[in-house]
Amino acid sequence: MNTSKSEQLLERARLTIPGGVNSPVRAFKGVGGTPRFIARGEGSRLIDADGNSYIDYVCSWGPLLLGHRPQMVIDALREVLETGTSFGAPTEREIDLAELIRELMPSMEMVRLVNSGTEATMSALRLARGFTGRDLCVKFEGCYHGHVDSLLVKAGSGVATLGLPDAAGVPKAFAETTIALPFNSIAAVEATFAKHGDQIASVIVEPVAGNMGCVPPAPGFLEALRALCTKHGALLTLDEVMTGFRVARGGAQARYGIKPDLTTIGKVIGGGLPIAAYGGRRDIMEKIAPVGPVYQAGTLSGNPLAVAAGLAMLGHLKAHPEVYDVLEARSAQLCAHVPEGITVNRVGAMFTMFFTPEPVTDYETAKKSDTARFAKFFHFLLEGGVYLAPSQFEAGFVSAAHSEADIKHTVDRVAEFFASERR
Ligand code: KE4
Repeated sequence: MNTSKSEQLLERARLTIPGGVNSPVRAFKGVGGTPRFIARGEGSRLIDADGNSYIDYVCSWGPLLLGHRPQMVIDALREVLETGTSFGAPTEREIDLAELIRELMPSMEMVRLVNSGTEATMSALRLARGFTGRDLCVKFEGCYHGHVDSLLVKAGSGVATLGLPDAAGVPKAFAETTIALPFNSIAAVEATFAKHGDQIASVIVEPVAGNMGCVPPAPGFLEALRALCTKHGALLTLDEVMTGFRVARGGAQARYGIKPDLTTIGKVIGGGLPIAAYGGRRDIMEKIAPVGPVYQAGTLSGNPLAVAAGLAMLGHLKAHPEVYDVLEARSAQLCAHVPEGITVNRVGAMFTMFFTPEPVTDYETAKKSDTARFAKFFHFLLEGGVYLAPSQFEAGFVSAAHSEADIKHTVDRVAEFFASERR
């Protein structure tokens, strides 16, 4: 496969951009080789600068639930471009989007739009501290909630992929406000609440972990978090930036029947445009300025282009719930044929093939995966026109644009890899 243009672009990019990328996970550090510089996306496919075409299972790390350039998003962007790109003032569309988010995710009685998942989780954490008057936050090892100072403790995603030291650049005092526990360990959470219950502002969790690879909640885990938060007056924050509108139209909270106090969302709601949100109980959200004392702001929050894309995406999902049947069917087909010795975790249209024979239920078991073998697998698929996330500790995503032929090609290529290992 010719990747000379990507190689040249990477060399040039490294002169002005750290690592040549604007987000570390894109650098292929977890798998080696040259990150592909992308020229365009169409449906389920990416086309790189050398003209190579790939079936895309990264989907911009989750946002592209309907594939690249879905017509309704393109049309919405074209229409809004005629009116302007940013006003720094309220618009009717922002109300429409807040109402639509609340309709699809009713626990979000009030919503504040921001520009990234990191902004959403950072704001939700500050709000939880402001509302409860408490300082401590509980998170889970291997979960990633964006690059918020105090949440970069035992974080997943790029931090896990690069094996970075915990929270480099984060003041010790900030990191000490965070208690990181094993994902799916109810006993660890119970013990922590027994010791610190009246100091914990919030428990933040990916209800289906995606940033250590895909790890579902153990039966009863989310329910235990809900009960413990209620008992001790802490807020349960579900970080649905990845799972929101992906694992179900109402997110993981609908799939598992959990009502959080706060939720963060992002990715899918912008269909590829930079937008995220946090929201939840009215009595909590009314602590946010300008109504309450907890400050949070953003020049481009509620940006007309991003909001128009969001309205088009969520409007389509509201009108076409059958999209989720397609996502489930394609994802099930993709993950049905994996040999002994490999553990596949999947929830809806997010999945990970772990190179370990043992069940993967938390970060410790995820880390038992053979990352060198995963890297070989990644490149074998890449050479075969299949673009997975370049890390064992990330989730893969299926979109509604992935055809049966795409899935068959991928399944065949996966089978060829394992056959090649046996030769
Ligand atoms: P952003 O700030 O990257 O928009 O969102 C942070 C975030 C928050 N919460 C969850 C559950 C997330 O998955 C993320 C971001 N996810 C990663 C992929 N694992 C984004 C990819 C990247 O860092 O480039």
